[in-house]
This record gives sequence, C-alpha cells and structure tokens, in this order.
Amino acid sequence: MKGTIVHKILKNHLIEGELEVNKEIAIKLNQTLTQDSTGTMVYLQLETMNIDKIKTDLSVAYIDHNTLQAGFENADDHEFIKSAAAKYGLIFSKPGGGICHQVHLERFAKPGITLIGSDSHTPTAGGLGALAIGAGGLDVAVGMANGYYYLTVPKVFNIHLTGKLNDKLNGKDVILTILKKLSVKGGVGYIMEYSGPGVKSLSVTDRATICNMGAELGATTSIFPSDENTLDFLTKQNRREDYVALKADSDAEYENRLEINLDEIVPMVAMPHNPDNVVAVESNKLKVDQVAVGSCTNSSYSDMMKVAKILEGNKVHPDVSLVVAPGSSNILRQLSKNGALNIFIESGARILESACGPCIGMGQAPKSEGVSLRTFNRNFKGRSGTMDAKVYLVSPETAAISAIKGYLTDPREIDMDLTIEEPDNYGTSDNYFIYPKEENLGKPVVQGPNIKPFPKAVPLTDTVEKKVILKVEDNITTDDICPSNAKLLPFRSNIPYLSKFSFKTIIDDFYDRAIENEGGIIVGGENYGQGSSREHAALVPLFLGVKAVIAKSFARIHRSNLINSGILPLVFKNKDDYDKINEFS
Ligand code: MIC
Ligand code: SF4
Repeated sequence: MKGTIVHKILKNHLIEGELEVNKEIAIKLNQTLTQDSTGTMVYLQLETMNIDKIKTDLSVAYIDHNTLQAGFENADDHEFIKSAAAKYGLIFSKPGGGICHQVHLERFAKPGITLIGSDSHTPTAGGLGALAIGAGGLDVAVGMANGYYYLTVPKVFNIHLTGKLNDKLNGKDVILTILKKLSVKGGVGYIMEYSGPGVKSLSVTDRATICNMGAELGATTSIFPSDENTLDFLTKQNRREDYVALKADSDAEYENRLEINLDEIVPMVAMPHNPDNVVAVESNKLKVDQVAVGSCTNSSYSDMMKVAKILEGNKVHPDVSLVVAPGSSNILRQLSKNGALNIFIESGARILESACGPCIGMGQAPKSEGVSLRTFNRNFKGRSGTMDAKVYLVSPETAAISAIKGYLTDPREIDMDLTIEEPDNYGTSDNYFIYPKEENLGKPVVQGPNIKPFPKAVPLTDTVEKKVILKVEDNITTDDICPSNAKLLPFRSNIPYLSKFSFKTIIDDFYDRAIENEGGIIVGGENYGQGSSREHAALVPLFLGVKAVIAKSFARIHRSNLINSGILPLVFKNKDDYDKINEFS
C-alpha cells in the first residue's frame, strides 16, 4: 500500500501500531457523523461514557432517516439527539436539511481528513478525497469520546480509470459496472482507490456516487484523488481554504487492480434483489409502476438538473408515479431559484422533502408486486416496504426517461446534450443547522418514552452450548436480520419491539425459535451481515439470547457490531463444514 493516497492519510493520522496490511492501528479522528436511525443508540452509549465534550475537530448529528412523524416516536428521537448534540458540542442538522452524506460532502468533508459515521454510506465523502469509513454506533461514540479510531489496515484496490464518461452516463453506471465485475463481496478487506486519466472527467458528485456504492462492494471505503475538480467544488461551496491536493505516487503499490475504460461504459441496471445483479439497460423492456430519484447515491445538483432537463416539456407516463427528493436543502433552493422545481411539478412529479425517504422505506412503498426504478444503492427484498415489490437500481438519466416512457429505457435514446452547467456558487446557507453553544454544554438530555433502555450483554463463558436456531445462505443483509421500513424505523430505540421482526424476510418464526430455545446459534454463508451499519442487527440477536454466529465470512461492520455486543463471530476453518450443520442440530 506504500505510496497510495490511503497510506498517506493513514500515516498522517497514525497514533498507534504499525502501518501494515492486516495489522491493527489507531488513527486520529477528525470528524464523525451520525444520523437519526442509528443515532439514538450512539448518544445513549455516549451518555454512559461520562465525558464533558467530544474530542473530534467536528461532529455532526443529522436527522434524515426517520422523518415521517405518524406518532410521537420519531419526534422524540429527534429531540433526544438534538439535546445530546447541545450537551456534547455537536452541530445538529434539523430534518429537512438534507441527507447526511450529501450535506456532509457539501459543507464539512475535506480532502485528507479522517471521518467515521454511523452509516454504511459514510464513504461518500471519499469523492472529495476524505478517508471516510462507516462504523457501528458504539465505535462512533467511542470515536467522539476519545478522538481516535481503531481499525485493521485494509489492502488497497486500485481502480484505474481511462477514457471519458459521456453526457448520458452517470457515476452510477460506472459503479454498477464495477459491482457486476466484482460482486457484493469483491471489495471485502479493501479500500478502493481510484486513479488514472479518466478521473478528471468525473465531477466530485459523480465520484461521490461511486464511493457511496463502494459500500455495496463490501469495501472498507473508497477514495478519489483531490484535484482541480475538487478545488472547483469546494470553491463553489465557499470553502476554497479546505482544499489540499492529494494523489498517489507514480510507483504506488496496490494489492489488487482493475482497469475501467469510461468510453466503454453503458447504462446499467441492478435487478432485484441485490446491487450486484447488474445487466445493461438496453436489454430490458420492463414496464414500470414507480420511479424514485434521490438518496445519498444520486441526489446532487447535477443529478437533479439532468432529470429536469429530460422532463422539461414532457409528462410523466400515466401509469407511473415519479417521486423526486433532492439531497439537501441547498440543492432544493437552487432548483427553486432556477425553475427546475417548476419543471418537476409541470411534468406531474411528486416532490419529497430532502431526506432518505423511500430509500429506507420511509413512505412511497410500491404497490403489490410493483416494479420500482430507483436511483438508490440498495434493492434488498422488502426494503421498499412492499415485500413482493421488485426494485431496480438505475442512474437519474435512466430513471427520468423511463418515467416518461413508462418502461425501462436506455437514456442514450434521448436526442439532446445532457451536459449540466454547475452554478458559479452553490449559495450555501446554515438555515437547518443548530451550532453548539458554550452555555448548553453539559445540559441534561431529553429522553422521551420512545427511548427504551439498552439491552445488556452478559460476560462470555468458556463454552457455549446452544442449538442452531437458523441456518442461512450467502450475503444475508442487515435488512434481513433487522428489517427497516416506515412501520419499524420509529422503534430504532426499542430493541424488544424490533426483535419480533428479526429475519422476517426469510422465515416467520425466528423470534419464537429464539424464545423457545432461550437463544441459540445462527449459521451463515459468505458475507454474513452485508449492507447497513445498523448495530440493531447485533442488538436484536443479543436481546434474543444469540450467543454466536458461525459463518463462512462476515461483512466488516456487522462483525464489529457483533463483537461490540458480546456475540461471537466465528468463521468456519473449512468452508465445507457449513454443509455438515443443520438447524436444531
Ligand atoms: C441504509 O441505507 O441501510 C441505512 C438505513 O442508511 C443504514 C443505517 C441504518 O440502518 O440506520 C446504513 O446504511 O448504515
Ligand atoms: Fe439514507 Fe438510503 Fe443513503 Fe441509507 S442509503 S443513508 S437510507 S439515502
């Protein structure tokens, strides 16, 4: 890894340990971010640590996931997080301010810094050259309290880009192409580092899209060089002073390498129910019921403007519901000023607030067996809120033209230039931020009735004797272990309630099995626990008495979350042993 951007940043931040692949090191942490659906747990954990003030340079608590307020629950959680932010000296980003990753990219991330976040898509900031890692809630709480973070040094995977992306294509098509080649486990144990002459044809937000979905590769994070495009982006965000140039040495040593020619990229789509189930768009004539544009993957200014350009003078197909959620309040304001919002409304689109929304099933669940095209990053079964819906992941360009036509359409059929002129200045504003004030530091938190006590772990014993209460296949997601949708997300601070829904995407009676057997052991295949960083996927099994998960391999964040919860993540020495164990044996 010598000479890589990753090596340079880690070296600059090294506090403890040897900077060698697979060794554990501690690094100085510049920034953290949390969002509300994992945040309540983070701040409950911080509360037990007895600190006066956080030790990072900057920490932000965003509200962007649980924004529907059908009862008191989400509002209670928001209030708790707001009071914790004031108590410990964090910036609080109110609901409506935007999706954490998009806002963080616009306002706070910087080239060369370290950032961890209680959300698996924290690597989005890698588009700006930040080393940004998704982590479990406890790791983020400890990071804020101590100002450092322990990690096992990953290998560095070089993705060398040549050629140039044309105006009908998006960073989304690039990362879908990479997912097709490498699969959802292709990045496990690696940081993906981009290089090559193709980098300069990608805007910071295209780069952020690519880094965002590096999470779907299972990578620890992804990172781009910091260059003149980075400087341009920061300047337009009124943050020119945050720029530093970053690039790998010409003789940088990478542990793996893939070359992608951007001239050869075509529009791609991930079919249900995994982000690596990718084919070219042109091979499909699929009738579409719903189209959703937004999420931390594709909600930037240029994504929105491309959609507006395609929709202008057209109507959304009568059989399609198009929803649009700009990624931040600043983007929304730009769209309202330049008339794009008007184009959306005239075309018959539904405008959503700047938040995660349908990406995490917070509204807009498709109809029964509905086909939904989404510019998002995950299409796991049931995630949309409709168990039998079929979700396809596409670029904003593909989404917009398909919304007009009513079926999945290749955006190269559009007969106009889709190049977008970025504004001279993004006109940043602080309207949705509450900055910390000295006089509020240390004030007690506000903990409403929705926030239930944290489940208690018991010390590990020398031997574990329990039945295997569940055996599952490869690539089990945290959405399987602890499902999320508009009905369940309000209970992210109530583990006993959430535990009733564990593994519902796979079997109906996991909860009963766990209760009847007073806990047990889970057996899994490869990449167990991929997807979200939610530590609820470990806290729920902890609450149900699960003592160990034996798998062929684990996803990184989930493995840490299991350890943090006192559940053993055991790996088969011999993968064939998986076949020798049956449920209830
Ligand atoms: C997701 O996209 O799955 C989430 C919801 O943002 C999660 C966090 C969570 O489960 O609260 C993530 O990516 O970590
Ligand atoms: Fe929010 Fe979806 Fe991004 Fe997760 S993937 S942070 S739910 S927009």
